Amino acid sequence: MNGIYTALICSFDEKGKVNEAGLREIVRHNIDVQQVDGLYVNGSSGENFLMSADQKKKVFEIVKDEAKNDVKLIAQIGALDIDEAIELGRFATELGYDAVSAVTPFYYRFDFDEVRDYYNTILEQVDNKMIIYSIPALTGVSMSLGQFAELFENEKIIGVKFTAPDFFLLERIRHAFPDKLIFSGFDEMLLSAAVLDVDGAIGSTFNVNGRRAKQIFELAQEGRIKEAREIQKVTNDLIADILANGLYQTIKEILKSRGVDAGLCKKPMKNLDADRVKKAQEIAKTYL
Ligand code: HMN
Repeated sequence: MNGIYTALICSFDEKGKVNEAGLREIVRHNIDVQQVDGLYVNGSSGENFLMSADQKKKVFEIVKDEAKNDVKLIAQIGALDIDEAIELGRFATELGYDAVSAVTPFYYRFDFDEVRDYYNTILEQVDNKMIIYSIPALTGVSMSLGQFAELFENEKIIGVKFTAPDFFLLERIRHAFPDKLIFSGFDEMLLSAAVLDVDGAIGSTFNVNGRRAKQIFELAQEGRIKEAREIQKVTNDLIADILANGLYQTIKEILKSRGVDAGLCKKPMKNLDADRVKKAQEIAKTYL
């Protein structure tokens, strides 16, 4: 399951309903144009935490139906309601998703025993492989090397999506667990993570910049660091402009400029005003 995975953006209409035709176009664009190795479905970038369970299921269905077996599919199922996480995990597994992933439970400041129990309980009832989704900046949940080791004792936990700038910890995890899959989560740090020998990356900007991400990753694996650094530089110019203009909204606007009906963001996320729409179009022209 190595490689470059897009953290899939989702297309919504003005009422916050999933725009099926648009979502299908986003899937096709990622597979056919960006040529990524896989899709990470219903992550942060898919506005997962703004959706009902029924909407999440609908997205899992549409994406699988459109992607078929063209690329690997990972279903992010993490939810504060553990029963919902289990239900989504079973649903995605039945559909044929290659693995599930769950964000660490957040908001209530769970202690580590509770976090570990969360994953083990899900995996008792979901017959699939699990990739932990660690994103401390958004969840407030940071885990130590020893705690990752305890989670990895469960053989169904095959890896981690590591979205943190802590490269000391990343190197320690890589060294301690050569057989677990590590996906880098920050697109702007892809080269640095690739040098530490991660197995792949999962990112939002790959929806529009997946080809460059693949180049960076492949060049790094071949030890061609100077060339990879040049592509990471352009990539980071692009990412800086996207972040300054509004992350998911700008990615959607860039996709629209490429003929992909990426729709709107779901409330309470706001959408871009006219000036920012124009800026997004300029970003697309400049870098893509
Ligand atoms: C997801 O769950 O949608 C993504 O995998 C999350 C991913 O790590 C992204 N993080 C967030 O959006 C918070 C990154 O791709 C990020 O958007 C990018 O590096 C720009 O900072």
